[in-house]
Amino acid sequence: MAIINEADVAAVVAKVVEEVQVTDIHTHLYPPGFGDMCLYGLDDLLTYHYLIAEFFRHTSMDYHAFFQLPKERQAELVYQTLFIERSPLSEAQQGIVTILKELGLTVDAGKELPALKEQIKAIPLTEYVDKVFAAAGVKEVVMTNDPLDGTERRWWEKVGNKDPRFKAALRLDPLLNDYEMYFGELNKMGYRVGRYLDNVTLGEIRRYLKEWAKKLAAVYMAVSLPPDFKVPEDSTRARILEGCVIPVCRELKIPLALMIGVKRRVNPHLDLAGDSLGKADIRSIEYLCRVYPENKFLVTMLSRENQHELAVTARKFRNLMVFGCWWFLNNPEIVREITAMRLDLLGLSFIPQHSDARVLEQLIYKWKHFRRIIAGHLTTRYRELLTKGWPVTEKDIEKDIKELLGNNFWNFVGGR
Ligand code: FIX
Ligand code: ZN
Repeated sequence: MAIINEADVAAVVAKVVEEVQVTDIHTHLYPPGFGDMCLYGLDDLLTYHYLIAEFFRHTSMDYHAFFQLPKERQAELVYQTLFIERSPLSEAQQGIVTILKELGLTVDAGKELPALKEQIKAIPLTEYVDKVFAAAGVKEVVMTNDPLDGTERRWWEKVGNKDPRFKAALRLDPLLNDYEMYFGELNKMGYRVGRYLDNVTLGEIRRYLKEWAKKLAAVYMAVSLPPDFKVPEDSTRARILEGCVIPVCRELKIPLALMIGVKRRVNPHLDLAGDSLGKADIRSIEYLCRVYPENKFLVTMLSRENQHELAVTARKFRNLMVFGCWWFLNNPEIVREITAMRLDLLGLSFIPQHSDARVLEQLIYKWKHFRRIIAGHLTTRYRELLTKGWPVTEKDIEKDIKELLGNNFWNFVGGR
């Protein structure tokens, strides 16, 4: 294949980045077969918790009164406040505008919301899901699946997932972060666990993890953790983590995803929008990677201050895979900075982004915006290589990008 000319490198990279079909390794999406759990359309998009937080910056409305309203009314208020009364400049606002554009919806002069909703409603759901995946350039997504949530569990028991584009991940937040509140749920499911972690209980938790990871065909297990997460430690969380999760992940040969740094419910009135962040201690990750070399850890951290040490830690441990610019970091300037730093320190050995989409169409904007950033960085780097006389072909670029946006994940997980 021909060596690329320096003058053409930007166009070639842009084309390859545009065409690559992404594996989105962390979302909160559900397949269309999961009824109401599958969120899509403008009401769900406008009531995304990122936008709700921004809505409350501009209103004195009572929190409770807002959340009591039907979703359609909440969406109207958010739209009026964040899109009609002012220009939508923030990343979450821009996201909505990107979605409308990429779906080819017509925004009339009055920016009428009902007219936009009608255009979406006119498309049958299965066709719409295909259209969104195609517009986003996404091949498959990994969900966040929690069998301790009764509603979700019933879908798995009654229907199961029939759409191969949706892969499962067994989420462990209630088990690890709120065991005292949830062990009763495990009893209901037939696991003979008690309030205290004796040997029978630890064995039953392992049985739960094994059985449900298999039932879901989970590609990894995952947990979000607070900034003060510590291991080793004499706590319920650390004992379940080291006594159950780590051995079962090792036995099933699946990674454990650690999402570290979230401070839940800093403002509980805001519901999901009320979570914040804090800097965590990298030593817990060093400990896990060092003490459990046979385990694999996918790690993302929420605080900007943790990003450099996380990338450095990945240089020390090959069983650590850094992924994504999570949540408050998923803003173009910060993504640009973190991705450049990771490319410098890790070359192509990381997973640069996940979408965290909760509503189907968010796949479109999250990946559209990220593609622009990664294309910019890669163009600069390939141009440097060419300047130095290092030949680069389109095939090389294609291989690299596929590695970043899909193969690194599947190779780490252990192939298909
Ligand atoms: O814990 C998580 O997986 C977080 O990503 C979410 O809980 C969070 O609300 C979110 O949607 C961030 O993007
Ligand atoms: Zn998430």
